[in-house]
Amino acid sequence: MELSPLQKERYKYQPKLPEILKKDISAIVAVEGEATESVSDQQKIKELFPYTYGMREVSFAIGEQCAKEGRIKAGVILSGGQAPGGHNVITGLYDALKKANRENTLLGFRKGPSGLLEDDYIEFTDEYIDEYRNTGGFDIIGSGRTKLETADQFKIAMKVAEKHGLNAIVIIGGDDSNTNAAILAEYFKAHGSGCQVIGCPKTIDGDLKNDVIEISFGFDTATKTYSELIGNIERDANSAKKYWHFIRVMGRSASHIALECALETQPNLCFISEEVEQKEMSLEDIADQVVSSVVKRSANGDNFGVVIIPEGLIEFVPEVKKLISELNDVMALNEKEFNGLESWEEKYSFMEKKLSKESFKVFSILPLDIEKQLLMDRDPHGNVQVSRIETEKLIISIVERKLRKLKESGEYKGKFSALNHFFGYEGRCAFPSNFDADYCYSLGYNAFMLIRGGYTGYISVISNLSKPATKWKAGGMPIVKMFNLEQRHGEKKPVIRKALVDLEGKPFRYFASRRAEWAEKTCFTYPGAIQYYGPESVCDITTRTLKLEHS
Ligand code: FBP
Repeated sequence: MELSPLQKERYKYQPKLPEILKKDISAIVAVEGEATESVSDQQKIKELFPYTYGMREVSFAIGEQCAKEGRIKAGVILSGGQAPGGHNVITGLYDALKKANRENTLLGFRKGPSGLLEDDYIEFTDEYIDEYRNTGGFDIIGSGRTKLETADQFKIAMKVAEKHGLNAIVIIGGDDSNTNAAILAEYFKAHGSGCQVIGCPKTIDGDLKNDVIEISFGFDTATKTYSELIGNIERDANSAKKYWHFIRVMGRSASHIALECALETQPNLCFISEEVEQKEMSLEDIADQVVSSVVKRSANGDNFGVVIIPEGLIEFVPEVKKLISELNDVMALNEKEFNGLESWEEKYSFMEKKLSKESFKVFSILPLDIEKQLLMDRDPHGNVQVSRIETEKLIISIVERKLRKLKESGEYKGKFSALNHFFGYEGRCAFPSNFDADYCYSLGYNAFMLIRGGYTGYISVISNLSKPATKWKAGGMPIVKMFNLEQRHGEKKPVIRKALVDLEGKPFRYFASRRAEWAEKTCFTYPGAIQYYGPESVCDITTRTLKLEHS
């Protein structure tokens, strides 16, 4: 394989660990804290998780030297969308295993959870692992979106674990994957398997967090990558002064990515889905805000600007939310019949018959491309694949219509020329920033400490992240602590509660206090590219979100 100069240098980078994890492994002990409760629906969740409910939070400290470690064999899975740093979770886990005992082994199940079910794996070696240190991507073993959720799947997983004599399985994933990790842990315990299950918080979306998990990995690098690109576009816009750029950024539900990019780049407008839902804003209301900024800026002679749109926005606009929920039901309940329809006309009149009058009206006034995108295949969780819906184009078309009217009435004399962009996949496999390289390596290393301590149903926790890595803390949290009951496929199911943007939180409040000025004036800021080498003040900075949340 031909290596880029950066890749060669990144191989040499030694990720930073919290002080406690730098100690001799045999001298690190687990300190147990308070027993935990789930975030809500405690009684019901306690009944569903009799073996793993109420476990205690754990932190690591220096303790008495233990006897020589026994041999440990572990398996690891990457689950869901790529996030920068996934390779370092695995290298950290591998290094800790080997440091504790050279005879410990690590298996990597290929292509996500399906690798465990199909017993498709590789055994890691030093040479293999070294090729992936500090690199982006999940290509070390691949990832997948198969859900580990049925009793049949758990049975197979248990057989595979027994066949290999696995002491533990580490699942690196988002809220759904960690939900399933906790259910698997409960199943193993209930069925007498000694195989432990440990989760790791992954997702660029940043929505797997709470008072203990400060951020999921990958958010830092992905938002820095998008912010660099947005800053570059802002500078181009400010140079040419002739385009309005509409930039949609990834983030399936929560708008953390959009908000962080806005804090980094100060665009003219940024929509936050959670606010759109709370204020029950329609598509017309959203377009009106853009029009207001376009008209004001035009009066100042500025016929250019930048708007950030979270990819999940469309699902938070109440009228579209209702439409999508009806479409999901219609498509799930009539799957065979719907998939048998060939022409667009057939599909359209099928929806006319099945949707409520109100929702069909919303559907019918959408541009044809958006209508088609809304009828595309669902993901394995039955959700619309929002990354494939071009919401930015929809907003542009409504804004254009409104501006035409204003022109006709003489209220607006400017020029409006719009360009659209989507930043998603560009950020998911970037070389991890120093923060993500360090954080992920620590998460993996720490996952081994939880395995060694005999814990199961825990998520690896590295905290105090707004401080330098030497001050980071290491520990574990029972995954069930994050559970509540939510309606899924017509039933109440125990799942991790997704962390949406808190409209009372400091990051949103900071943004809200400045956005009126940004909408009218040009206040762009240009973050530039991620820096891997140079002053710490540039290379080791975390996100604005993390800084504000912990200030
Ligand atoms: P995870 O939650 O699995 O980490 O993935 C998040 C995400 O990157 C979203 O931002 C995006 O909507 C989605 O994955 C895209 O999915 P896919 O990779 O299947 O196109």
